Amino acid sequence: MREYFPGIGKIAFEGGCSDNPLAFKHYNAEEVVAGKTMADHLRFAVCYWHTFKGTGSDPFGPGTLIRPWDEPERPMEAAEACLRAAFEFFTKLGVGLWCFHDRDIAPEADNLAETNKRLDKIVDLAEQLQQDTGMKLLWGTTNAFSHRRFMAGASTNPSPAVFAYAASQVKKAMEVTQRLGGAGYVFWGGREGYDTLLNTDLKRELDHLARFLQMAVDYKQKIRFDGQLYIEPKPKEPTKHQYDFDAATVIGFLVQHGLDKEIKLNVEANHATLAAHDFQHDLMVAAANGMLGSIDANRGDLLIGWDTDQFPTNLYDTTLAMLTVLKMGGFTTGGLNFDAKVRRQSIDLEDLFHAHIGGMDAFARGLKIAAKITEDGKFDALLKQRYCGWEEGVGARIERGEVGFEELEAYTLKHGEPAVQSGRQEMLENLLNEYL
Ligand code: XUL
Ligand code: CO
Repeated sequence: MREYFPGIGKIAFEGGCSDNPLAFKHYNAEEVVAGKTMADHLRFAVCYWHTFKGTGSDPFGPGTLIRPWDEPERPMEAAEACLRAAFEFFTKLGVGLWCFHDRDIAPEADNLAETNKRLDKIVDLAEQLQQDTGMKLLWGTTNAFSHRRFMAGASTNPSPAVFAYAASQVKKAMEVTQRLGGAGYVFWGGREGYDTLLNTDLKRELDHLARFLQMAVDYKQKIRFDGQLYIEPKPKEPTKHQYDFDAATVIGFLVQHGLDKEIKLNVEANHATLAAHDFQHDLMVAAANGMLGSIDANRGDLLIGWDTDQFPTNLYDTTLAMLTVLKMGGFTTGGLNFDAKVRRQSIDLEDLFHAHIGGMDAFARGLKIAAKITEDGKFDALLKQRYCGWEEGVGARIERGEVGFEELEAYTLKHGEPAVQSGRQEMLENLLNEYL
């Protein structure tokens, strides 16, 4: 069997004193932190699209990354070679999970029937490679945004024929995800939005989106697929406005259409920041509603206004993300999928390892720091103190729904000017720095 990453063995945990760049300094899969192994807490996944299909292209130039599994003349042979390379990478890196779009793993043919046959053939191999390696599928998804038929959207396309095509594609992708034992299935509405309202019936498109998702829920139940469905919010890019803008918008939409018990969120760091939120904001909005399912781990660049999908290295972000995950009791079906790509100049295969090792170590540190913060309970105690007025008296009565405006007016007239307290932001920021 051909080796695609020669000279690189299994990446080991060597600890903080190691200066080996191809070793983990912080991620020690079997180490127990806050009652679980790091592997079980973090549930790392490698994404197929960026890591194995990414070319390094950007809006100003074509690809720079030349991969040994690329064979443009023989697409099916190339797809098989790519899958084998991917499983070699997963095994050497020591992650347990992966994610893919249907069109990442198998190339599209001239018609849907032929395309599905190709997909089945590659899924046969994926099933075998999963068995051989013990790898599991975190989630599968559909690419219903690259082909020109989807230029005006998939489920929000003005044409019912395109809606039908997208439905057929999701049906098949859901089936293969189930076949591979996927723990989830993601909807990212790449072109479910608009470029101009001048040509867009917004109300109708939103209704169609809801109809489509309901069909997906129905089909999932019909085939007894027990994976979790997720929507991945993103505000824009490639569209000017995407309907699943951010966590709050998606939750409102799901509640409006009675889909909130069926679909959770897959929150991506760089999508949250494109929506002008902190990563932690969207995580917390989802978690507060019991709908934080999974995470696409990456980061943007403060000075670049698009989805740069960089590997996560910022310890503030990983710590605050893991604090939110720990607070909700950890992942169940979800995990941390590196929806991230190496830079255009990172042309060596080795760079794929550096990128993932860095991301995994950054989240391992985030986990350890978050566990310590949780264990110490200092932030929790300060938060509790800030809101202690709600535990008794008028606060408790408001929360129990026992008083209205009239009672509160009487209360205010009796007690006069409310006492105010400092928010202590600087002290809290200093405290956080002590942990980092
Ligand atoms: C695009 C993005 C997608 C989804 C899956 O910004 O994040 O790769 O994660 O379709
Ligand atoms: Co993503």
